[in-house]
Amino acid sequence: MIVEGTKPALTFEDFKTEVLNDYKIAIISRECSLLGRREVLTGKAKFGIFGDGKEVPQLALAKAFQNGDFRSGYYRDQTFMMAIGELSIQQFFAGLYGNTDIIAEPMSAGRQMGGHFATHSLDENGNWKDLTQQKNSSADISPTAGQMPRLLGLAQASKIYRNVSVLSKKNKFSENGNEIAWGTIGNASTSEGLFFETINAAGVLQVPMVMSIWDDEYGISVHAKHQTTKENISEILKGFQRDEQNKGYEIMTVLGWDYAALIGTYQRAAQIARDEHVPVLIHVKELTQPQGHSTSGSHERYKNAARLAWETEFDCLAQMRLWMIANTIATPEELDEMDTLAKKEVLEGKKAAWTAFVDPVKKEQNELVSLLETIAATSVNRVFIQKYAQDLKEIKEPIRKDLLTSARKILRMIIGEKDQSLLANWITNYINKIQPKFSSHLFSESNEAVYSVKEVLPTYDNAADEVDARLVLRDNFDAIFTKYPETLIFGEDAGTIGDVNQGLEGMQEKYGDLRVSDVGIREATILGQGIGMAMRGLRPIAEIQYLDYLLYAIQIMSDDLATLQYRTKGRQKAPLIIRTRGHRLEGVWHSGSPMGMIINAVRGIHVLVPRNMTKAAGFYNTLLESDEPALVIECLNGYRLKEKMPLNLGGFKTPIGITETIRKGSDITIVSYGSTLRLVEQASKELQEIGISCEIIDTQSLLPFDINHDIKKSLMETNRLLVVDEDVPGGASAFILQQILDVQNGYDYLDSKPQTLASKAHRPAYGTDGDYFSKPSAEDIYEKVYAMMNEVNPTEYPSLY
Ligand SMILES: Cc1ncc(C[n+]2csc(CCOP(=O)(O)OP(=O)(O)O)c2C)c(N)n1
Ligand SMILES: [Mg+2]
Repeated sequence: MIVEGTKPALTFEDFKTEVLNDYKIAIISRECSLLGRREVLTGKAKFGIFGDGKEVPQLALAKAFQNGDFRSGYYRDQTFMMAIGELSIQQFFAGLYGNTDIIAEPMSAGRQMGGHFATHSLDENGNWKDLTQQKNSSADISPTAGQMPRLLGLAQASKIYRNVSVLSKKNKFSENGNEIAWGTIGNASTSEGLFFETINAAGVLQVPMVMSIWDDEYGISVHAKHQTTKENISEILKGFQRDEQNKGYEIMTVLGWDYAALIGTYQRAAQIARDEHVPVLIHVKELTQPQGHSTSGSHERYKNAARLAWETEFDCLAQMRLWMIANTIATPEELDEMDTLAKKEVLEGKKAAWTAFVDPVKKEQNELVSLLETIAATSVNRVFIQKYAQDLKEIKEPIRKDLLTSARKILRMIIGEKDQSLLANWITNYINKIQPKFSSHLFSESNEAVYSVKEVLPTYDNAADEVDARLVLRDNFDAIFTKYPETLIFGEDAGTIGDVNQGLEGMQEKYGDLRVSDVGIREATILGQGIGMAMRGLRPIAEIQYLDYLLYAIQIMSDDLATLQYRTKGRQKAPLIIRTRGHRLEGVWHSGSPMGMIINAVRGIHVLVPRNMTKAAGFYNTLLESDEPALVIECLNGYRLKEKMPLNLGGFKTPIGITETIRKGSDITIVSYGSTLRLVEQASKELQEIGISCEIIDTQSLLPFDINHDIKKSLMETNRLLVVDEDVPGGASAFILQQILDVQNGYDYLDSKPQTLASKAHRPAYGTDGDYFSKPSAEDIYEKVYAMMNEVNPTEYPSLY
């Protein structure tokens, strides 16, 4: 247990106490799993996925886990969470029931199913806590291996804190980079690309990551022979093992039921990772799953009798028990006694969790029932209402849906009666009170939310010449790296050559290769590096070389980054900036603009589409003053266009969610963004020559969209709307139209059918003609507007075709 040199030697009594304490945690965890399954089967909870069969290795992990360390794992880790003191019995059951109170259910306030663990990095106001004084778990997600990219970033943060000299060596996130990021994953999930991508990247980066694989030979019903070459993940990863010549991994294997060996293994792993910043992989073999995968099935369907018998014998708790008896740590009777007490304790915790879950709703139920009874007394529909009230009253364990369903149905029966507004108010107030429990914190609700950052215009020396626009970006990044020591940027070709368009030219020489770095071609883990580092107080800018390749990262953006604030009800954040470039250039994979797909996948991340590099630089400056994640898409064909160099580099700020009217006009409002705006401007000039006056609005942000409803204000003057973008038909243009019609009620002011002009449905073809025949051209825009005006005034604007 006790590794020499790490702790003073313990007496046998101390040792015994420690082991017994471990055993107690493990049996409590097991009992939670057993009782948890029953809660689902009897209908009190909806779904259960538990940590039974994986308890003992997690005790060993927890012993090696120190304050400041981070976990990035998956749904089997309840024993670990209990062992580090971050999950009580009552909290375990609160999660199972879906208690929406963040104190009762600190993992996600009921937003995630049980088994998805998290600790709080932020206080109730969204401010960072001192993460070095607590044990940390990044919030789990369900997609298997989705925890891997972020794990890389959590580990890399230690490397940055230890080695970047401008950062203080002791802060809220790190003490000299001594923290380990601990990953856990199931054996079957190592089949995912994200696993291999992360393993390779961590070997390259040499970061303090300890990766545990809980191997129970199955992924639900699918055996290892379908999952892993040679059915052995550590065997096939042997090439990653470091040696005298080459850096790499330390790879260890250990049996999951061997308590003593596990503890030794984890202590050794921790020492290597913490001291040397070398990644370690621990393959924990021979684990079991006594109750099968989840509450949705039974493992008897796919495990044969021999396997089931083996699982009973090698259940890690049974083996730990035998070991304790053999080593005279406890007698069978003492252990039986402990088992009985654990059962009792779990039952009590479960009961308390249930009471805490249902009591508030029961109070609300009583209040509503008495209101309904009052309403019934004077209603013509009294018989029906009384029946509803009675049915509601009889529900012993009500949920909020029961209350609202009854109230909303009754409201329809009392239209025009004296109590209509009483019930309507009750419903409105109740929804206003309850809805945030399910819908708050999609974005930051702290003082640093993007809306708190005010616009600062760029200032200019009037005599200054215009320069290539990429220089505006570069000099602004220079100012950023000087102003904010915690910023760093990384991407393919971002380091030595200063990105493919030279927006970072010279930055690596000036700020070093840890802050301005080249990375491998692996977009998902570039994103993950960013997420993990942002969760530990750094301000990473993750660069995706081209917008078309964001697809490799979109899953992680969507599942992990976009949901982080939401799934922790504001208790974790990752203010990551994602920088990319796109829209128009050449060919199928260098001129895509799949904005509809992106904005629909990443609600929870701001999506910003600056039309030039000064606007883009201003967005970076704004984002660094805020605590929210965002994607900034620079115009790929804009780097060599001329822009004036601002004087207040690093200081001017483009506001988020605010449009800019770049041309005033009176006949029609054209809404667009990004590269297409230049074509809209050209077409508008030509239209002006025949007397058609176009107002052009640059949305600047797609998410959030026009928070001041400027477009509606414009429609009040022009009464006509055309949305132009270069996504597929029904892509981002459909979103823009929905916002203008649904959210802004823009249809009130329209005299013509609102229209969209988008690209062809196929990918954009190569070459100038390919672009012309794939994406909206200035002529397309001209003719679309002209046709709309022809409909209004055919005499003045006779048909073109
Ligand atoms: C991307 C993705 N695909 C499928 C699933 C459904 N699923 C949940 S767990 C699981 C099996 C995982 O097995 P393993 O990694 O061995 O972990 P274990 O449950 O055995 O501990 C599957 C297929 C999922 N959650 N995510
Ligand atoms: Mg498995």
